[in-house]
Amino acid sequence: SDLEALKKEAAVRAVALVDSGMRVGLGTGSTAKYAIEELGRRLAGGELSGIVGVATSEASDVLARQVGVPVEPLDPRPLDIAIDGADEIDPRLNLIKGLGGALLREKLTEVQARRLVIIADHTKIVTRLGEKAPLPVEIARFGFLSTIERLRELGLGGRLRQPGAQPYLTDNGNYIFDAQLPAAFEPEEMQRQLKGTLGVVETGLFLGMAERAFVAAPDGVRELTR
Ligand code: DER
Repeated sequence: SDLEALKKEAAVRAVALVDSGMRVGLGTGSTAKYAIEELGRRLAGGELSGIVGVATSEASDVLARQVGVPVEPLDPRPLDIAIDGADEIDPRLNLIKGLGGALLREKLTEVQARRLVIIADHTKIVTRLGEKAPLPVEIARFGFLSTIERLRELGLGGRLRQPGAQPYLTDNGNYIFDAQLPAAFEPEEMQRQLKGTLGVVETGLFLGMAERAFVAAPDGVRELTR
């Protein structure tokens, strides 16, 4: 579709920032998938060599291997760059991530990247986080109903992610609560409150992390920086 073509355009722009020998964080989702494929294409074509990928999900790990991008587990060394999608991008390049379910590994990986480059189509741009998307919050399975009660006490509506008969299970064996954010909230304060809530593992608020974003619209790809 048109949106798919736009996502691919944004991905190709981001992958152009990757040089031979770099350690690269590999994002998760339908846009990040195009970046992994483009990395594989450039490696196969000999335009790039010596890349090491660190995958942010089992799915991206499998895809990377399929397209010939070598992958290693995350270790404490910095990554030169990470390329990932997002669910919402605000004017300061603060993000909501996690609709793809990989937010914990994404944050663990991308916090170690010298540059986090976001790729998206124009529908992901918002003026205020929470405008369109819920905030995914990864929570422990044990006692999850109690944790959800605590989240409700913080004023968060929303529901446990459950696409079928069973709740959605992350790669880390946790559940996700898709929280409905209040109309006005302070992102840093929300993150602090959520991380202080027993049972919460991590949230999809990525604050002060992204360095730039390639956002594809029908009239071209815009490059946003903070
Ligand atoms: O952060 C996420 O989990 C998001 O889903 C993000 O990766 C965007 O996914 P998309 O490119 O499929 O919209």
